[in-house]
Amino acid sequence: MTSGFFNGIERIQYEGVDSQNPMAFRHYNPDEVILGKRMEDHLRFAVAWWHSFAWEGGDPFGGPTLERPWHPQDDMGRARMKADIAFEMFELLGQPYFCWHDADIRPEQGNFAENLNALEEITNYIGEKMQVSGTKLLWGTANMFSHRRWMSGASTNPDPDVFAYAAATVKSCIDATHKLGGENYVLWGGREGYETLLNTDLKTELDHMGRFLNMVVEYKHKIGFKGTILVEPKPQEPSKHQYDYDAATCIGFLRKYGLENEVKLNLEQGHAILAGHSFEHEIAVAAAEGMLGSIDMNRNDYQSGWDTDQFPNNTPEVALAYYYILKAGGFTTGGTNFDAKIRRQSIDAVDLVSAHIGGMDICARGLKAAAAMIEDGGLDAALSDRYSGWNTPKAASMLESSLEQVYDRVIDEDINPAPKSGRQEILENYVNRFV
Ligand code: XLS
Ligand code: NI
Ligand code: NI
Repeated sequence: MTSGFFNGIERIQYEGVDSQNPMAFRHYNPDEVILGKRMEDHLRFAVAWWHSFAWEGGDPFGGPTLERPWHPQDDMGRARMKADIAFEMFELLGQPYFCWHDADIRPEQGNFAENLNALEEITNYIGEKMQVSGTKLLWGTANMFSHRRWMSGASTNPDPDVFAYAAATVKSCIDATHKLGGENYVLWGGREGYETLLNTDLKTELDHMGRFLNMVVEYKHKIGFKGTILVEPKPQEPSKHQYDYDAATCIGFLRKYGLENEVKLNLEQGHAILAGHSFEHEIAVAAAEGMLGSIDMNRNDYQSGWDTDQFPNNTPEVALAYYYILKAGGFTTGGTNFDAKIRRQSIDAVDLVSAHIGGMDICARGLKAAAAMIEDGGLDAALSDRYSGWNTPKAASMLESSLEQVYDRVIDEDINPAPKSGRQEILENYVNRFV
């Protein structure tokens, strides 16, 4: 017996590029083998519980627009109904994974002990649904930014009681993630940052955040949680200055606090853009350090400059993201989470399903383009050509020598480099052949 919420929508099927059916996949074909691996196993799609089922459609100028049968989200009965409908949608879409914050799946009860009870009850319920449906948990996380208790941060809060509440909250969420067989645990530093330096001891806050993350890692090992701990960079919003600004900042932070072998990054397309980077830049930076974990595949509106969390719809961008993910060896425990929400005028169930169809299709299309570029080898060939000068023993040995030795070489051999073209337009034209 289904709820009827998705009435009239049948299980979404792959129909191929010629299909005119808006309720079908044209590119996402889970069993299609790409570079020796099933498409589903490459992409590892996940639905974000918060945007798809907890968000009510409010914006800074107006209240809820999405009227759902599980609103208001203040009791356990409606929390269970929300879970029932979430799993109906996972099944309609063939979504292999989902993600949650504690606050998305259980109602806020006002104190820790009651929140914990509610979390245990709802995760037991979700666990049973996972058994039946086979849908898996990509990651769990704690919402330590919405409730007013977090307004001055969680682990970076000047009040030690908030630090304590945050530690207890994360422990409960790792326990729940572990119980549900989650493959990662994410910490996005919601309000780990500041509004003004005038009231902020920046060094103390960073030290507390570093210790907090070490406590998380110690606990993970203590309980035998095999998933990956991920932090998610974002430069601003909600805080004016977020400590986890971008991939490079996070990597420096993780190294400083001795976590470089323990923690990886969950990179979000929209956050990359807010930081003044491209998504593929963030992916390449993380991959270069062996810290690429997972992705949140949602874009921003390019004019508004907010984290608008829209479903992806740009093949060239998505293709380059997957190109660098594939070059880094693909996902291990990570996956593609749609940290994306429909627009507040998209009030029908069909809008929610269609948004995911489109997101999954664009990612599949991007993945196929990325794989085709890898198979063709054009970008690799251009790169090895550009760096080929370093293949000579003379050039390689320079890295083993001293500054004066290199100086002598320039004098002795009268080295006078001739500039070579970077071939950017030719390479951009090349990429356009695939996307
Ligand atoms: C907010 C973040 C958030 C994290 C999970 O901008 O993207 O949704 O992914 O806390
Ligand atoms: Ni995110
Ligand atoms: Ni975000």
